[in-house]
Amino acid sequence: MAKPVTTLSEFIIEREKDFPYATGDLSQLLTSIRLAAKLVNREVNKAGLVNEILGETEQHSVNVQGERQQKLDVYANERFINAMRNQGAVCAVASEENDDHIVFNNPTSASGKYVVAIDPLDGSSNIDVNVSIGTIFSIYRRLDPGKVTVEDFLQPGNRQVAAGYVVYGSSTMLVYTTGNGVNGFTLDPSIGVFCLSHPNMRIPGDGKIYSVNEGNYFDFPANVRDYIDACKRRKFSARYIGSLVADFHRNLLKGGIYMYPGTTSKPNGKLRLVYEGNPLALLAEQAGGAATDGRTRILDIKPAQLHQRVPLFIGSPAMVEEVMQA
Ligand code: AHM
Ligand code: MG
Repeated sequence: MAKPVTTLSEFIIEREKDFPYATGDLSQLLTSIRLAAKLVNREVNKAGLVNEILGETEQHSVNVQGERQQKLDVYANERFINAMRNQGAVCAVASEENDDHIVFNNPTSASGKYVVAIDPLDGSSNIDVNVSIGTIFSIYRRLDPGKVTVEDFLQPGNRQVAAGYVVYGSSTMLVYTTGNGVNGFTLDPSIGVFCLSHPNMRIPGDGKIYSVNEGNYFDFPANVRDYIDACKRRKFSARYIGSLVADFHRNLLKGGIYMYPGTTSKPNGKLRLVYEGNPLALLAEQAGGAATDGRTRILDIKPAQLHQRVPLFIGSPAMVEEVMQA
């Protein structure tokens, strides 16, 4: 007999029972993220068709259904924001695509308990070349029921209620945590349902994969160069997709370290603390891994700005520890 499948919606409801005082708002929020992920997945999968075959690359072109064609990252941004705007649990969203956070003033959502920071489509340089990309999200409880400010988004990562990502890869997966372990769900495209495929994910304590843009090698701090040299001497595998979510996901499954250090010209590196570093750091730690900026645990950094950058070393704990000691 075939093994029974647990769907993401069943799993969310099941887990809600673990919190006796839960109101269902977080479940509702995760459900809206799940829905937006499916819509984005559909568009990502036909990206080549739309751009190359249908010739709809112009910002203002109209597709066969009469919809305006948009760049995929703008599309993803709108899908995720709209999914949350009208369902009541979220009062505000901050996105890599928007300079400021967006407050929902509609009656359904104005009193929402949560704020969500999101990178709607990460790995943008890979969008047009059919290489894996992702969505990253981070959920906080709002600080004051009376008002929403940017401070809601500037809470340290250790205050996250939940975090996760979607990787649009050879298959599409949604991986998330509510602070009680990490679980991964693979989209079955034939029925359009995310199914639990990776229960209780644990990152190997040590690994043999290092992921870093070595083109920047000569601009890295000496200790990072030393660590990269040590990886080479040990004949570790260099694997760098250039999509943070995809690189992180592989290392989570196989063991490894992803690094985006500061460089001489960009001392804080490239990645953003609020919607890239923090959510992945929570997932890493929940899976038994580690994440630092080279000195400080990522989750303990108090963000000063919404789009603040942070050097990132994340993955198997032994590897993260070693690069910090180098
Ligand atoms: P993005 O949010 O503009 O897509 O930038 C983030 C991406 C990460 O996914 C990836 O790991 C990194 O930038 C790659 O940067 P680089 O091309 O400098 O190696
Ligand atoms: Mg990004």
